[in-house]
Amino acid sequence: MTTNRTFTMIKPDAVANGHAGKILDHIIQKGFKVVALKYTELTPEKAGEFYAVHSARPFYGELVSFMSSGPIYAAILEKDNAIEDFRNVIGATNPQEAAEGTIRNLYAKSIDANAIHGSDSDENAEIEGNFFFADNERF
Ligand code: 3AN
Repeated sequence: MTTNRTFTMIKPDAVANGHAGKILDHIIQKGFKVVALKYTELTPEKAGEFYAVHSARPFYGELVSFMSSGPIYAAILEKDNAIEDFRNVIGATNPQEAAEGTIRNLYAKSIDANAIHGSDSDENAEIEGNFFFADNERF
């Protein structure tokens, strides 16, 4: 099944480095419609909840503290085949392995501070979008 919505966060490193505008433009130029957008900051509790699925991984503590270290942009994106196409636009988790021209290749420095998040499935896109946006905040 192809999906038409995904969820993204422009992470604290990219916002702090002043890359958020260029990243949003990159996303729009790749054909995604931004149907909900929010500038916000995660508390450590909220970041822990968002990444609960990774709670057994060795990098969980680092991930939670990084994701609550500064403001982010959260957004819901729309495009045919959104999940897969967006994963291709952002590139591999490790920026050193991210293909040329992908967002992580262009803007990320390390595997933990990797500029951007993209949902990995329909189900998670729905859960993650609901985590940040009420029904009346999305198009
Ligand atoms: P992706 O964001 O590409 O779906 P996941 O879901 O495997 O990657 O990991 C979630 C987040 O955890 C990543 N975006 C990254 O910030 C962080 N992460 C993943 N692997 C590592 C690692 N080996 N060391 C530190 N942080 C990691």
